[in-house]
Order: sequence, then C-alpha cells, then structure tokens
Amino acid sequence: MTEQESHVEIPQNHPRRVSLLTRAKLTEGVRQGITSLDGLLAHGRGEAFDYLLGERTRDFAARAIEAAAALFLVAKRPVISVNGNTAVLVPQELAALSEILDSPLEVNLFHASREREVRIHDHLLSHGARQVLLPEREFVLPSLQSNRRFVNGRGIYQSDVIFVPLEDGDRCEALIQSGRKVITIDLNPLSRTARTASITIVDNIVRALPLLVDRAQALASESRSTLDNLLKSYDNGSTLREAEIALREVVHAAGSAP
Ligand code: PTJ
Repeated sequence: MTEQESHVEIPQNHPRRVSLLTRAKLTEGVRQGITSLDGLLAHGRGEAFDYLLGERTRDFAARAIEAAAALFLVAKRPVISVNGNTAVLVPQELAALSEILDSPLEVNLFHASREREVRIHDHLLSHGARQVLLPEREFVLPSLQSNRRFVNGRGIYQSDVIFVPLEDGDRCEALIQSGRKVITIDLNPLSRTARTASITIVDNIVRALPLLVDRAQALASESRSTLDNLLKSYDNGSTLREAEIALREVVHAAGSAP
C-alpha cells in the first residue's frame, strides 16, 4: 500500500514519519476489510515496546533473524502464516520469502471472517504472492479452541516449521506441542508466544521481515552443515533474556532521571 493509497499525507521531515506511515497502513487495512479492529490495538501494544527498544533492530534480533533463515532453509515443509496485520504491513516481503523458500503463505485468522480471509488472499496475490492457501473446515489442529484451529491440508496441517508473526499465545503452544518448530516476530519478549516459540525475533515486523528475506536469500546457497551449525549455536533463551534486559534498562534509566 503506497502513501497515496493510504489517504494520508505525512510531512517528509516529520520525526515520527515511519511510525505514522505504519499506522496509516493498518487503518487503511481496516477500511479495506483486511485488518481487524483488534489489530489496531495489537499494533499499539507493539509500538509501546518498539519505542522502548529504540525503534531499531537490536543485535539479539539480528541473531534470531539469522537463525530463523537457517531453520526455514533446513525445513522440509515450511509454511508462512498470515494474519490481518502482517498482510498490510509487509505483503511484498511475505511474497518474497514464500518464493525463496518455495513455501506457501496461508491465511489464518484469530478473529473469524471468511470475507476477510478472501480479501487477504487477494491482497497477497496482488502484491506478487503465488501460493496463498485458505483454511479448510475439515483440517483441524487438535487442542486449539479458536478459529485458528482450521488449517489447510496442504499447508499448516503438513508443516514441520511454521512462521507465525504477531501471534496470540494459544496457537504457538499448540503448534509446539504438536512437534512443529515455530518462528515468531513479537516486540514483546514477555508474551506467551515469544516465550514458547523455537525462535523469537524481538523486532518490529516492518524492519525484521526485509532483513529475514535478505538473510534467507544469502543463506540459501550455504551447505546443510553450515545451516545446522548456525542453528546449534543459537539460543532462544539468551535472545529473550537480552531483550528483557534491554527493556528493563530503558525503564530503569527513565525512573532514575532527575
Ligand atoms: O487478523 P487476526 O484476526 O488474525 O488478528 C491478528 C491480531 C494481531 C489482532 C491477533 O493475533 C492478536 O490479538 O494478537 P495479540 O495477542 O495482540 O498479539 C500480538 C503481538 O504482536 C503482541 O505481543 C504485540 O506486542 C506484537 N506486535 C504488534 N505489532 C507488532 C508486533 N510485533 C512486531 N511488530 C509489530 N509491528
């Protein structure tokens, strides 16, 4: 979605231009029936953490992005799950990742709506995606109560590694319990998803996804043993600890300011 399409005019020199443009994409996403109203609240929560993290990709996030790219590349059936927020924030990057990994995008929503699923499907296709799956009522993830339990028989149902950015905790737990590996992006390192996932990228999806696409592209020509070594040396517990320390340091510094 371009700035013209999103009906906003934000001065080039506005100090919060990127943040305001990102918001505008989401509000326009709501107008177009792609993003849920709840998606705006979820974004506001993310923004608060991003502000504290300095709105930049920290080292712990860069390491998680590298490991995530390696995990995608060693996966047999990776699948990229898309919701109403990620669809409007990074549609081209989702399409690019899907191409590099030869892995489908699958629409999977927390707030049930067939109409929104179809709009997201069409929106992704119009941004260059070639494989976009929709949930099927006959394929269900056991132990999940929410609408997210309905999945596609050729997609999430058969996946071994699944990408679930900006997620609620229940599905992440259910996917891990089912033996799958989960990669997430979540600005809140304390969330249930962040703490349950195999790899947690604590960064804003608008910065992290272009980097992930780059790393996946760069690592695609590496040997299996190089990718395995990258994964062996990655520790998601450290990522979460470092992210939490970074947040606490900012809050502490603010509290002790004169
Ligand atoms: O389109 P739907 O119906 O599937 O709904 C999607 C949302 C995002 C509304 C739904 O999954 C939801 O309610 O998510 P939660 O439980 O609010 O969790 C979203 C997480 O993503 C929170 O921990 C936020 O801090 C985080 N988050 C929000 N925006 C960003 C983000 N993380 C990275 N980048 C962001 N831009």
